[in-house]
Amino acid sequence: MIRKPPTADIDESDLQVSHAEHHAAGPTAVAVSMKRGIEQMGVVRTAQTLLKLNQADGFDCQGCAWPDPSPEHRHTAEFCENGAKAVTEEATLRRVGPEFFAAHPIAELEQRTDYWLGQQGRITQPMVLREGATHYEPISWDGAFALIAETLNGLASPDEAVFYTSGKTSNEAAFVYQLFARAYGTNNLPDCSNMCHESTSVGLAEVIGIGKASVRFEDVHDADVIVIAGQNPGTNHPRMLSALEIAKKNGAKVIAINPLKEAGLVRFKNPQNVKGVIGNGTGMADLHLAVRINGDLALFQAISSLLLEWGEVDHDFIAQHTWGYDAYVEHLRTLDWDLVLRSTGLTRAEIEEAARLIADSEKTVYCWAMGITQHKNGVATVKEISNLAFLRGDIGKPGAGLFPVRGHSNVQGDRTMGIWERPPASFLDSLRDEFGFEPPREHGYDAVAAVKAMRDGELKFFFGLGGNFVSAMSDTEVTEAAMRNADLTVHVSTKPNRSHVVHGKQALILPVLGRSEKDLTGGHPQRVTVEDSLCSVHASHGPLKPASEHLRSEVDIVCSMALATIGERHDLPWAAFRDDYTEIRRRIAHVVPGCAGYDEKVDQPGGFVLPHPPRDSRTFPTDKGKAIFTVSPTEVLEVPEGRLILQTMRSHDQFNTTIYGLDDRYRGIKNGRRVVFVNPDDMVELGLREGQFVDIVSEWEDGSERLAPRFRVVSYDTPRGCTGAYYPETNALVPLDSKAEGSNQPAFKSVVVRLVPERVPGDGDGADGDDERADTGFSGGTTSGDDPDHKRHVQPLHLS
Ligand SMILES: Nc1nc2c(c(=O)[nH]1)N[C@H]1C(S)=C(S)[C@@H](COP(=O)(O)OP(=O)(O)OC[C@H]3O[C@@H](n4cnc5c(=O)[nH]c(N)nc54)[C@H](O)[C@@H]3O)O[C@H]1N2
Ligand SMILES: Nc1nc2c(c(=O)[nH]1)N[C@H]1C(S)=C(S)[C@@H](COP(=O)(O)OP(=O)(O)OC[C@H]3O[C@@H](n4cnc5c(=O)[nH]c(N)nc54)[C@H](O)[C@@H]3O)O[C@H]1N2
Ligand code: SF4
Ligand SMILES: [Mo]
Repeated sequence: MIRKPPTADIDESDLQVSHAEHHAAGPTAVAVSMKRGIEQMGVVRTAQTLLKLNQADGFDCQGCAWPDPSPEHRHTAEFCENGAKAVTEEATLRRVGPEFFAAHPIAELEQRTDYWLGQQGRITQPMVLREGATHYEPISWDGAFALIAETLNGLASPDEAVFYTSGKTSNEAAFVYQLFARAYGTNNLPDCSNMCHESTSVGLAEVIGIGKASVRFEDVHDADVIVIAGQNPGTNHPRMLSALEIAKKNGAKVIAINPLKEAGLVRFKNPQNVKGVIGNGTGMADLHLAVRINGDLALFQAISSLLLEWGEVDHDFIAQHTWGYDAYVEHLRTLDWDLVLRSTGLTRAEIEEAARLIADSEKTVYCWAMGITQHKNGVATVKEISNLAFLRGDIGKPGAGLFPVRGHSNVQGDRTMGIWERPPASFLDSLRDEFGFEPPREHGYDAVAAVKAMRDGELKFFFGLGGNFVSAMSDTEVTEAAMRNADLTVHVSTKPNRSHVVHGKQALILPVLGRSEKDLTGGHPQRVTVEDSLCSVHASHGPLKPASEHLRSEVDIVCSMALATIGERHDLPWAAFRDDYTEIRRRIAHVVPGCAGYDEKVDQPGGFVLPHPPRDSRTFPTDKGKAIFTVSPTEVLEVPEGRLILQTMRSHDQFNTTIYGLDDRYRGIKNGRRVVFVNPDDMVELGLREGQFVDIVSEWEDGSERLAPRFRVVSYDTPRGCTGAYYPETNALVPLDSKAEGSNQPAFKSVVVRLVPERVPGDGDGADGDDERADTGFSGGTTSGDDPDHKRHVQPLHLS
């Protein structure tokens, strides 16, 4: 029985589809930022907030983990459209107080989308849902901590509790949180990284000895070639375009590897300069390889095999710093080009062009994100990108390196601070030495394993420090059922989301200060610290008055929970940590590698950069003490006749499961999210019409099927056989067991699906045009852009 997902509160009847844009940013981006800000915050607060964003004396953007330029190179407005949206979402004047929860029974809220829930505003008071109750009701903070303590202390084993983290949590909160989990007795610390760059962390740790980017900020400016694979910077890391603009000015070439010609990869109009505002902006990709979904492993092998054939390799680096070269060469010499061409959907000439650009480059930076990691072969592909970098000696020298571009603003810092279900023994030894207790050694549950354990009744307590686990995870129905199985679910949140309304037998919502807000915990101003994608750590101080007087900081909540639950056990100084975060930083300095003098160093303007042996000295702390070449089989993701490979991705108007609005401007979508992008030739072959309603049905190895209903078909420039739709609406389609080998990361970007014309109740099969809704619009369209070459542009679809 398929449970119907909530859809009713988003009106998509005025969906408009126009041409995809060929540039990102420009004046429209500024206008959109300001409009959204003023709507929700008013003029004064908008100005007050945005001018503090990403400034040395201000707060770190709660959007993505893109690094900041050094303080002397920052602009007055050092943020992008999506950073402004992220701030607006948090600094909104809308409020969700006890009266909201009294007015809306849980049975109604359960039918709401994340969009509707999030738009209601900031949560102002702790709320509890008692067993069997119909509504959330207010609870005191002490009452909430007592309920948590009672539940945790009543479990048969600490391993029946799980402590999830999303990637906004500050380093201070993350450090005390992992300390609490381990002092309580478990390593069950899954995080959003398990769904995000886990394939990177696993792959890089194996081959270079550390799971982080090996470049410094300036290296991007100095590169000869920048490869951008499986990443959509125009939407998800917009200020990356400013860095690319500088690189291009310095003569860099950009190779984009992406099934879609994302606007930000085509052209950038920098709103900070005249050329960007009134001119044509800067062209981005010199070469765009529209790779077939999942073809990257084969593509990187093919590029490397050409470089080998041409003798364009760095023999000195290979001889001095690498291990496993011969086996790797052997594999590439016998590379099956037929497989390569099928897997990538590219021509040999295109691949040769990419290889030529890299051969001519002295220094190349390789960037990637979710288009690489969220596949069954995600780890293998990360290692294949690394192989290429080793071949070229592109690591540990200026202007070159491996650059996984992280998602959440502090996801990397949280891991550095010990949020990890598989902590290294050395980290646990340091904790023991510093705090005098023996932490648990057995590895904990990651995100996928946590869902299984909750489903199977092995986990009874779920705590989410931020995030929206129910919507972010794969296999929505399974995840929802698992959540409902818990005795108590607790969420530390700024705004309502589906994880609050799909809950355990009892549930708590604990409202928290956001990063834009003044933190006066302990009676004096506190600052927190974060780490960006390039290992740079710096302080953040929020300027705004908190959304409610009842809010507490994450550090406060974690320390108070610890006091209530384990009190004096192990003699840990929770109250001192809570009163002055400097005490936490002092302990971070002792426990976390590379953090000596932490509190002093984060006060330097711009903070400090953590050590990274491969980047700093070409030292590789791997098993072999060298950079390790690895061999992975070349493969093709085959799909049966009539099926497509679906990638689930972000629109330009969301931050993960937080939906800001219904427009994906760069891809030409307005007023809707339930769209599925299909190649026009595939549409013909599959008998699909523009604008037709379809259900997306995924097919899994074990014969099971999953369904996401009612998407509209939109023709789009995507490779044959490849399709795309937005997350989280499509998460229901991703089987829990579909995940990356080695990292257990859900394979959100390679889902085998078929598009089934929607069945209308009381109707035939709905496929043959007698479906009234399937017949609407998309013909004889008008052009909505100024580009006469784009005839796809259609009139609004009106469904009535
Ligand atoms: N505004 C905004 N910013 C964000 C976020 C957000 O939701 N909104 N999320 C943050 C987070 S947590 C993260 S992890 C990052 C995510 O940043 P991205 O990784 O850029 O996010 P996705 O939208 O998942 O897009 C992945 C890109 O990979 C491409 N792709 C899909 N499959 C393949 C493939 O098989 N091969 C290749 N080469 N490309 C492929 C898609 O076409 C798309 O351009 O962004 C962060 N920043
Ligand atoms: N199908 C599909 N699924 C995916 C992905 C995909 O590409 N496709 N991407 C995956 C990736 S890369 C990631 S990172 C995950 C994201 O997974 P999560 O990090 O779990 O999800 P978010 O949507 O970022 O979390 C949003 C919630 O965080 C809370 N929040 C916001 N700000 C704060 C704050 O300052 N403090 C606290 N405590 N809470 C706050 C709000 O209540 C908000 O509702 O999703 C994954 N899921
Ligand atoms: S690029 Fe990322 S960190 Fe920078 S302002 Fe935009 S969203 Fe914020
Ligand atoms: Mo992410």
